[in-house]
Amino acid sequence: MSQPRRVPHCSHWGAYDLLVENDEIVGVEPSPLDPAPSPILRSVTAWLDPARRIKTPLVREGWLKARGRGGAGEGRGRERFVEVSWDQALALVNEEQARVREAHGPAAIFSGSYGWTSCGRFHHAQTLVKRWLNLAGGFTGHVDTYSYGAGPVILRHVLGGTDALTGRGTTLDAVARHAGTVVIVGALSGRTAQIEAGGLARRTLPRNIEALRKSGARIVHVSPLRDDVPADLGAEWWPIRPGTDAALLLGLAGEIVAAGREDADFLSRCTSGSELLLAHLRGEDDGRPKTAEWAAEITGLDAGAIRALARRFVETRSFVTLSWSLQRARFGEQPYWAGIALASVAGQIGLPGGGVGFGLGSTAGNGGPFGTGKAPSMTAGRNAIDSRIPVARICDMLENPGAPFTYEGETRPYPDVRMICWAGGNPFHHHQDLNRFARAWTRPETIVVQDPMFTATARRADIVLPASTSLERNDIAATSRSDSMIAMHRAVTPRWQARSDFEIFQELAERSGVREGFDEGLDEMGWLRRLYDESWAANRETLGVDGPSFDAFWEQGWCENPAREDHAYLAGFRADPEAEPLRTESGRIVLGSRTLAALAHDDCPAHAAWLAPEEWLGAPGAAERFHLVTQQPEGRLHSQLETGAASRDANKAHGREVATLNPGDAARLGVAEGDPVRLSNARGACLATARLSEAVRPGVAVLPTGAWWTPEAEGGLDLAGNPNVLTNDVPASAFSGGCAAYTCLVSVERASAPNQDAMARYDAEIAELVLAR
Ligand SMILES: Nc1nc2c(c(=O)[nH]1)N[C@H]1C(S)=C(S)[C@@H](COP(=O)(O)OP(=O)(O)OC[C@H]3O[C@@H](n4cnc5c(=O)[nH]c(N)nc54)[C@H](O)[C@@H]3O)O[C@H]1N2
Ligand SMILES: Nc1nc2c(c(=O)[nH]1)N[C@H]1C(S)=C(S)[C@@H](COP(=O)(O)OP(=O)(O)OC[C@H]3O[C@@H](n4cnc5c(=O)[nH]c(N)nc54)[C@H](O)[C@@H]3O)O[C@H]1N2
Ligand SMILES: [Mo]
Repeated sequence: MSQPRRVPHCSHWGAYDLLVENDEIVGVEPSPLDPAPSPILRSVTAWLDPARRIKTPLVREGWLKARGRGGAGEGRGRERFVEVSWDQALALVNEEQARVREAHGPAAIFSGSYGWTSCGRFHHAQTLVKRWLNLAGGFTGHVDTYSYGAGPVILRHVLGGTDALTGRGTTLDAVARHAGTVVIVGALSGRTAQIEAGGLARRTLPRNIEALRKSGARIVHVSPLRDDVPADLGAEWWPIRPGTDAALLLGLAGEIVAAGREDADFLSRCTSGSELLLAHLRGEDDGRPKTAEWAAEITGLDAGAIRALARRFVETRSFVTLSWSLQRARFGEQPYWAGIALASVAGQIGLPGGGVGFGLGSTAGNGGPFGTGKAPSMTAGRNAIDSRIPVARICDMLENPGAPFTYEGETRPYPDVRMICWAGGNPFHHHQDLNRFARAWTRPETIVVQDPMFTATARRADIVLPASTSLERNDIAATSRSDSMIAMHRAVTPRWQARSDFEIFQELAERSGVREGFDEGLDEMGWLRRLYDESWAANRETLGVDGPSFDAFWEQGWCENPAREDHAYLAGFRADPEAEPLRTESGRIVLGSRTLAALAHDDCPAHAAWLAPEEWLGAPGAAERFHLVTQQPEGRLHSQLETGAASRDANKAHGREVATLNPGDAARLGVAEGDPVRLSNARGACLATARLSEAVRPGVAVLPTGAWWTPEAEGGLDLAGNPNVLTNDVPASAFSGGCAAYTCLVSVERASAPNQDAMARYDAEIAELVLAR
């Protein structure tokens, strides 16, 4: 009997070994380096599931017929596909790119192409599509991400950069060592810390949670969901009304100021515009002092507890961390700015283990050691044109060509997009208000989608290109939020007619006459060697450290990357603000903004403020409705491996997504555990299977993202439970244009629908879609 071959590999959900026999994966074993491997490893073989893979290049029938005659977009998602050869498919893509560029200019080609394609840094689809189009005339791209839009925009303005959000802020080990009070707003959870963009080998959240638990610090957890932190952390749960965190944080700051306990020295040395903020906290501008009672009324929390926490926040070393989710909301800038305001008023910023942080635990590496060297990555090159939108404004762009939009104080017109090239993302997973988005999606003349899987986005394309998965090619996993690089060996040969992302764009570059610039004469292994060697050359130069040779790294399967921990964000600035000024309008932390005062956006004022969103539990008529929390799914990464074992176990029941309700609410609705429920609002409706849990605040419903959109008919009831048929496609504000998925009210009722497997229905539908050649 032959032994299976052991192959090192990695995904965004961690490093692992694949056991391979006769070109099949027969086992998956977590990396021995990882103290907390992700259960999603159990789903990895679902990448090779024939029911869900795109097997050959495809072209939509109606598009082939109507090409150039317009109006053909109506057939997207309804019409069948014809199998074509790679040669035919790539010739069509190349002709369309050239036609649209010449007829309408390169800005008419949208290749924002957002998405979490494979963690490999070389076959990175989003980078490669841009690399091709940059060489071939340019394109309209995007800024920021769905993960964070409002957050980085306000942080750049207030703190002069995004380090505190991207994993280069105060680290959790320092918080555990020094802090006496820790306020966790949102989550600090192993659920999201399964994932790191680019993959990592060792998870550090479990040891930091353990250190925090043992530290004796008082831990207050502010969230509509109790299980957003591990039960053994010993945190006190404050079940806040969703979307009201800015009021809590301003109430805490207001109490500190009312008691005369603000750190006047810190405010005068290290901040600007504090007089504007303090006047707001005292109610001098609006007649409403920001007291504990004021905050309690909005948040649904206890005023006495808020006042006591405010006192403690100035009496001990204190740290407040806010999850990325907080800013994925209408006025999402405000809780972040209010967190900075609180930490500034208390004079905690820049002290060891004190101050404020963003997104700790939102991914595995954020709050853990961060890389100090260079992580290998492919480059997209430079765009010949300056055309881009805030990433989540895509539907507005498609609906309103030529209309103005604002971003960071600038006003620009939306481009008139005629062609979309999407590689490595799933907008019919990630975008809000999918029924509206599907209508806007009919407008472009040509849509090309490149993915291994027959996603809801691929179903709505004109030209579909089957990419291989990372299992079918060689790559390197690495990220600036980790202390390791991991070799991703090819485990199996490419399935069906799939080609690697690099090969596909190399061929397109050839047809556009820019191949030399695209591949620089190197093949896959040539590039991996080069990206790896370039990183260590940079590390030698900047840090004086060297790593193993590429061959030794490839053979061993991983290597250490220089990293540091025990970091206090802005310590140097605090010590000498003149010597280390921030890149803000004042060189200091901006608590009152001249820029925002001049912009006069009514949804992003000149100081941190609580603004009542259009949809929240305090809105008129909200009493009978639920605030919908569309959190990241426990058992998968977004929509990836939706039918895999981990996703089915953690997120599905009776063949559809699970929605969690408070038992009291469920009793009122006549809903029992396991019942089908219908969630709906004016934007859409979906089915889910009810789960009941005391860990959910009354008035809140939880439906994680990622179920594959399976509408009964286009625009109709979604059978799978994709929450983005319900979410609101509005900008966080005119300042950032960020995604506001978390601002959403829904109705919930018991559904009469029979229990039917939505995943099986999806598979049957795509099997019907393809006409064999
Ligand atoms: N309501 C709501 N919506 C949300 C969120 C929320 O909190 N609430 N969160 C948002 C966030 S934070 C994010 S990041 C987005 C995520 O949105 P996406 O990143 O778009 O979601 P994924 O499902 O990860 O999509 C990745 C796609 O890449 C494909 N892929 C994988 N490997 C390869 C490859 O090697 N090559 C190619 N070409 N393709 C590959 C996968 O099959 C999949 O279709 O969703 C956002 N949407
Ligand atoms: N397993 C798994 N992990 C993931 C991902 C995945 O798809 N699957 N995706 C990864 C990606 S791309 C990203 S960007 C990160 C996202 O990381 P996060 O944004 O931190 O994760 P979420 O699950 O969206 O939200 C965390 C929690 O915030 C709480 N929350 C929501 N609204 C409010 C509010 O108004 N106030 C308060 N106080 N709390 C609120 C919810 O209870 C929710 O469970 O996760 C990453 N990790
Ligand atoms: Mo994200």
